[in-house]
Amino acid sequence: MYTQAMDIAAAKGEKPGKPTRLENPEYQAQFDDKVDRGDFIEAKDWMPEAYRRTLVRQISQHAHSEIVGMLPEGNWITRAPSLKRKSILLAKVQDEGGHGLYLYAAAETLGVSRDELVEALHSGKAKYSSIFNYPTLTWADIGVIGWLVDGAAIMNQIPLCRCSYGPYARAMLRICKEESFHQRQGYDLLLTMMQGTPAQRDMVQDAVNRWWWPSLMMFGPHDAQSQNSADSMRWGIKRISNDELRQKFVDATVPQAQVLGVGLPDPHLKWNEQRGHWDFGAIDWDEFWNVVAGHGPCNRERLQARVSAWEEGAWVREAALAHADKRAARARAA
Ligand code: FAQ
Repeated sequence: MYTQAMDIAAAKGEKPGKPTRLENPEYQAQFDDKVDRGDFIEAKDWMPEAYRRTLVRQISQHAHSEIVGMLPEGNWITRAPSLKRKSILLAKVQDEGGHGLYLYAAAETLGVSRDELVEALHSGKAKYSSIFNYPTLTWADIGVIGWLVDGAAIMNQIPLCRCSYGPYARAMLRICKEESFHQRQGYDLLLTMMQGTPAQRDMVQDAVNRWWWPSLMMFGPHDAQSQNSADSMRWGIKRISNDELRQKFVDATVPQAQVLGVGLPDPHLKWNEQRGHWDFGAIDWDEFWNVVAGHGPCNRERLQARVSAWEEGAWVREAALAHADKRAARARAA
């Protein structure tokens, strides 16, 4: 496959006229024009090295989030209260695995290998979303993850369908369609529980209380603290800022909470007529950075689960490689 990594090798031989990733004002101007016109940058196109690195960082962290994100919900598959809910949850968790794979594939078009990406996750070098370091204590958490976590994910990811990098934007189209189903199944689960017993309603309220603030943190730090935003906005990777997306999420979610009949754990939540938005209280950024730094309630457990799965799956990878080698040898002999 032609990738940017192969361009580096080509660059060493400096074939005349061949685009490389080395600084080049002419290619840079063409790249800037394309981004300004809203055209996609494709894997074979020249791109600035910083753009490529930012994409690898964001896409791979997004992929890791999807894969680690299977764990909190996977924890409830065997304990789902009915066959219907079990099959829905199984399908959802499987979808998240699929999203991780599309995203790893999109990152690979930028010249990094899957092994490098996985190694970065397992060694703790690469980040994944803070949200998946919180525990799923009751069945209501499964509904709340669908409603709030997938809801926040969709809000953040719809603009990524128009991201300037073609392979990422195209992966996001399908992911967003599936996330939208995930959000609805979570809301449906909660609506059912809210029509149940007082104990079930309390369970939903307790789960909402625990997940509300971490869901708002998913959008990342305030714009003023967002070190990557300026470049990402200029390059058309990000289209809407962290704070704007967070506000859109709050505005969309408050009426949904009212229909559901649950309270949101924020005494400062108030409709602001002048702004035409819901005001909300201050986010605990110390908690956010603590979780991002690896000290959340489940960080160790999540990473350990991924590392164990990788180690225990070694024999599958070896068997698949041996099988591929055999087939290739047979094809050569034929
Ligand atoms: N957690 O400068 P910014 C899902 C880091 S998928 C951890 O603003 P940026 C599906 C950030 O990486 C959820 N770290 O960064 C699902 C940066 O550090 P770095 C994941 C965070 O990239 C549902 C530093 O802070 N979604 O939920 C977080 O411009 C249910 C400064 O931040 C995506 O990945 C955080 N929450 O904006 C699965 C979407 N926020 O890398 C299962 C794609 C920030 O320089 C079940 N990503 N940081 O070392 C994005 O849109 C962006 O990367 C942001 C962050 C908005 C997350």
